[in-house]
Amino acid sequence: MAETGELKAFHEALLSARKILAVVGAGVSVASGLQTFRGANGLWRNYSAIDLATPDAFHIDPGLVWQFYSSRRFQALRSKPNRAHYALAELSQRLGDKFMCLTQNVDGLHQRAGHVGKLLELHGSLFRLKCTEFFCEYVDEDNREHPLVPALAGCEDEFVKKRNVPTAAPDRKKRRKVEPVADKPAEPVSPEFKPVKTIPEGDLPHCPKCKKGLLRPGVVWFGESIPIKLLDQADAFIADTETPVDLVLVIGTSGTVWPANGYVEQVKNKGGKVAIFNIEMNYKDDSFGDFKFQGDCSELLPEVLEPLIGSEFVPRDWKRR
Ligand code: BV8
Repeated sequence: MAETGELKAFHEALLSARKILAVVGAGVSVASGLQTFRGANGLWRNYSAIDLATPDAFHIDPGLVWQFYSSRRFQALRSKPNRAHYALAELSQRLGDKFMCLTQNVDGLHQRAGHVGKLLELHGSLFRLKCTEFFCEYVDEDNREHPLVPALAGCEDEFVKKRNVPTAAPDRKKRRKVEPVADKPAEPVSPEFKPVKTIPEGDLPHCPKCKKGLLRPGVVWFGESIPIKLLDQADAFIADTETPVDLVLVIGTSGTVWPANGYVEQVKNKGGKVAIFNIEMNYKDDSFGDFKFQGDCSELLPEVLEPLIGSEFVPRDWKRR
């Protein structure tokens, strides 16, 4: 990337920052083949993702919401981290406690890229399962089985056609781990909207502990509170006036969801600099960011973070990792 005045100024801010915060959104995982929430194809079948990511939707039609999440679990499992995830992971390894990443994503790709230290999944994880029975505290922190139950087989190919990979019919008896079937996710094609199945509640995932409760995805839905311990960790990182957050990286997010989006404002209001990385400059108004880098963050991040993560970090051929 050509050394422009803006890039030079950004590098000065990057190298002098006492602490750095990253607020990450769905745009980071686009290069891994995953959908954004509000982009052109922010739809799942004929439904808006926002409408499905609510407790009401789950209460009204748990089968529909489970098909939405089962499809996203499958897509995330068959996807791989991209260079944006690896660049942030490298930053986490080099900066340690001086760096915190608040991700709104639930796809688990940061962890698979080797991200360490202060990584907060504000909106939970597709691979966490929770019992909905009031008195049951069952949580499965990392379940990567697909399909979770036979009734959820068959919804996975909604957006992506497998690139001439033999597709074994889901073995209804044996649950299988989903292996990445391609070294690069096939290009998303315009989905044919298969009719959504009607799944009787009894055929949906149920709690293996209390044997009664319906399981739900361990994500934070709209109208649900972010876990207090995560909010406390984020607040403590930003409120620490001894070592203030001098720079916030706003990466692949539309900034429309609270409270994630509020942390960017907090850093700015405390005098920190704001660097925006987005394929479109659609974050707030034009005057909001101190540095703006337009493009695919999987291309931008390894390059603009090079003074801190080095150049040898970005292997030309990612298969080697
Ligand atoms: C809470 C998990 C309180 C589920 C998600 C009115 C005004 C303001 C706020 C509110 C309001 N009404 C209600 C609220 C609060 C509400 C909210 O913010 N609503 C929004 C819709 C207005 N927030 C909440 O409800 C939160 N909880 O406030 O609790 C409370 C307190 C006590 C007790 C009870 C309640 C909970 C919010 C969490 C919702 N769950 N996800 C799931 O994933 O299924 S949020 C969901 O949106 C995803 O996590 C997603 O990540 C997130 C944010 O969206 P983005 O990541 O920004 O994605 P988006 O598609 O919007 O944008 C993608 C961006 O990437 C674009 O800018 C695009 O240009 C860019 N891009 C695309 N490709 C690339 C790229 N950039 C770079 N490179 C590329 N290649």
